[in-house]
Amino acid sequence: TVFVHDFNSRAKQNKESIPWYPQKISDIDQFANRILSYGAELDCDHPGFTDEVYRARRKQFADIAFNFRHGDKIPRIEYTEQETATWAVVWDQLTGLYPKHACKEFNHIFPLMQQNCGYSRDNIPQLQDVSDFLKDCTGFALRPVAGLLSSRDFLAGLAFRVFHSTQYIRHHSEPKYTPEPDICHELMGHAPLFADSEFAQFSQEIGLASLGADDATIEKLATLYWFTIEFGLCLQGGEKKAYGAGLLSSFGELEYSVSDKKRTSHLQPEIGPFDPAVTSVQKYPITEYQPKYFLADSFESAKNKLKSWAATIPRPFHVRYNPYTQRIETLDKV
Ligand code: HBI
Ligand code: FE
Repeated sequence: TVFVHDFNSRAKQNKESIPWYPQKISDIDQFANRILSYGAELDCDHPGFTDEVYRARRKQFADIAFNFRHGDKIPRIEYTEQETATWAVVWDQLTGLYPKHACKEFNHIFPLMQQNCGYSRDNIPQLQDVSDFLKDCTGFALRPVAGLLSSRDFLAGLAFRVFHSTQYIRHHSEPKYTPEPDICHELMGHAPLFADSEFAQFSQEIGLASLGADDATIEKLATLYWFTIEFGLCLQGGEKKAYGAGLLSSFGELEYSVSDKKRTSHLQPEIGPFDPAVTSVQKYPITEYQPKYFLADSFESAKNKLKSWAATIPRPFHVRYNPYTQRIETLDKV
């Protein structure tokens, strides 16, 4: 079998029926600014809506992301005392729960982030330092983003082991709440596990499966992303542990998701086995605790299940990533 980077024939096909997708890592520059909501524009129910200082600060972050190009160093931020204090509130809450409720891979890596890339209660880590550390572990890199990307664009980044990350922090008036991803969610929730080899591979598989896929498949992959990378649980030593970033960055939902006893404030969540065919079509709410979670046996098993399922996706070509050239290579199916 010969894999070729057949730029011309693929480009031609793209024009006809296959949605555009990035073929080399710098192609991400073409969509990184195609955001659904502009990071500096806040909804009227956002905690920072009437705070002019916060809005100006958000504009600074949005501009950094807009001007970023592949290969650039991510600009360093001097976070204010107020911002760092918000980080500390989140840090104190979450780090108290990790030993009991986070998966073992996360608990292995978290102290390494403290030793290697500036994680501490009194310091918001710099995206470039975190990115350098991840690169060293698994080849993952962070890229600053100004707002929400479409599922298609966001997932395409993962195919290149690129994770789009916000750089701003939530509004100080409500340190326990954010209506959108912020640096607490990205760095406490997402970043640590991208240093784990199996988790990195799993994440990249979702990204590769998305390239050139039809809209229905993208929706399924976004759902799989939701129930794994965002809200995944796994079974370790007979206990449910969290690996999803939405759980690892949410004090309330982290406890709720792994709870066994009935709680007064919430019903107990339903738990099902991670099975891509089932999980990919599960409906979910985005503004409340999840009523249902999916339990994986391990990242390796989740990756293998995902790969088998992805092989059934209707797509007229195979894709693979060449890490030496940082390009996607395709092979037409016969
Ligand atoms: N865009 N910037 C950004 N950050 C996300 O976490 C994100 C996104 N777009 C879509 C998305 N997440 C997911 O909900 C899935 O649709 C992939
Ligand atoms: Fe997230």
